[in-house]
Amino acid sequence: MFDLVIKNGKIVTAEHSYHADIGIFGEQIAAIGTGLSGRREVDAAGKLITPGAIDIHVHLEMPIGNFVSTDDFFTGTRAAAFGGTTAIVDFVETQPAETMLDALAARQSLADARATIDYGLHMTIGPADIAKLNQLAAVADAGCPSFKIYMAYGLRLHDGELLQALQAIRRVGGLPVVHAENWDVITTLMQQHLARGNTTPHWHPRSRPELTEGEAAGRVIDLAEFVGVPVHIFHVGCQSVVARIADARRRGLPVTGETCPQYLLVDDSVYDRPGVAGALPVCAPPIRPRPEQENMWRALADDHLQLVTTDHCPFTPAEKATGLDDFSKIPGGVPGIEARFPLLYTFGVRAGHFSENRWVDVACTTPARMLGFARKGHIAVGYDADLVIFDPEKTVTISPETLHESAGWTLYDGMTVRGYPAMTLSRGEILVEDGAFLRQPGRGNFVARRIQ
Ligand code: DUC
Ligand code: ZN
Repeated sequence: MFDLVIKNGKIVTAEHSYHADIGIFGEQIAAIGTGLSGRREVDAAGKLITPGAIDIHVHLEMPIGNFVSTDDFFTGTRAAAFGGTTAIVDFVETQPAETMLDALAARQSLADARATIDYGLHMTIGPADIAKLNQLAAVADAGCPSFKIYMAYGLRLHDGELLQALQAIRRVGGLPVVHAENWDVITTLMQQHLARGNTTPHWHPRSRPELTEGEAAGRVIDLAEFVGVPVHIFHVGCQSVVARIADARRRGLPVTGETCPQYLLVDDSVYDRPGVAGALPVCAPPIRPRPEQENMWRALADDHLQLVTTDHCPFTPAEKATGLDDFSKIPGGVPGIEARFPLLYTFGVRAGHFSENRWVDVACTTPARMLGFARKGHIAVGYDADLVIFDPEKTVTISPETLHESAGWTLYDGMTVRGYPAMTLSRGEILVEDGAFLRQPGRGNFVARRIQ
C-alpha cells in the first residue's frame, strides 16, 4: 500500500514514453507498474507524468547595484512550482571580509526559511575571491561543486584571474558556469553610444553585439581546454556562441551550453517599445534579432545546447524605469521562472522543434545530471517523487494575472500555451493542485550536490 499512486498516466522520460502507474512511499518513487493501489490515488488518464523540471539558473532576492531582484525564495519557488519546476539552483556571493563557507551558510539560512521547493547554490568567484581559492574544496564538500564566473560587470575576472579560477575548480573536480561577455568592448560601445546621445533601450543590444558573446565564450572555452576542466556557458542567445560550443564538442571537449525562453521566443524589437515597455526586457546578454530564435531551437534539437534555464532575475517596472534616460543604468534581468516548462512544451514540442522526450531532457534530466542532483530529474524507483502531472490539453493565456511571479509583468504576456501542469509534487507532497498552492514556506531543502 503506497501513500500515493498516480494512475493511468503516460510517463515521459528523457529516453522514452510509456503508460504505467507510479507508487510513492514517503518522499520517493517506490514502484512503477500496473494495478498499484494507495491511500490516495490520482487518476492521470490523458495526462503526461514528467519529472519535476529543474532550473539551474535563477536569481531570487539577489542584490544587484541599488536593487534586489523582486521575487524572494518564497514567491519565486511558489511561482516555479505552479509552472512545474521542483528544483532550482541560485547563487552565493561572498563579501570581501567573509569566508565562502560563511557566505554559503548565510544564503542557505535565508533560503531555508522561505523556499517551497528544493534548491542548490552555485558559489560565485569574484575578483576578491581569487585570494580565497583554497576554500573551494570545502565549498564543494559542502555540496556546492559549481562555480559562477562573470566575464562582465564589477564581479568580472580578468583573464589571469579566470585562469587561476579554472585551475582551482579543476583541482576540486568542480564545474565552472560562466557569464561570457566581453566587458571592455561592451563598456566602450556603451560610452560611444551615450556620448552621441543614444540613450534609449534601443541601444542596449547595440552595445552588446553578438561578437561580445561569441568572443568571450570562445576565450573561456579555450582557457578551459588549456586547463583541462569542463565548462558550462550560461544564457546563450546567438549562433556565434553556439558555433563555438558545437566546435568544442566535436573535438570531444566537455563543453555545454544553455539557452533561455527569452532567447527562444522574443526578438530584439522589444527594445523599441515606447517608454518603460522598452526597458523591461533589458537583460544580458540581450535578446537578439528574430533569426537567432530559430538558431537556438535548432541548437537544442541538435544537442549543441544541452539545457534550458530562465536566468530569472525580475525587477519591477518602477525599478526598470530608473534607467529610462540612460539604458546602461537599467537593472538587467527578466522574470521567467514560472512558464519555462509549459512554454517549451507548446513552442518546442507542439511546434515540432523536438520530441516530448527531448523536452524532458533539456528541462529536467540533463540539468539534474550535469549539476549533480543525484535523486532528481528522472522517473525511476529510488528517485525523489518530484513529479508533474501535465495536462497536454490545458490552455492558458500567459499574463501577469495568470502567473504568480511578483514582477507584475512578463515577456510572454498574451502568448497562449496548450499544455500546463495540473499538479506538481515535491518529495511526494502535492504542492500545486487545481490552481491552488497547498504548502508553506520553508519546506524546501538545500540539496548537497556532487558532480560525477
Ligand atoms: N543577466 C541579467 O540580465 N541579469 C542577471 C544576471 C545576468 O547574467
Ligand atoms: Zn544569471
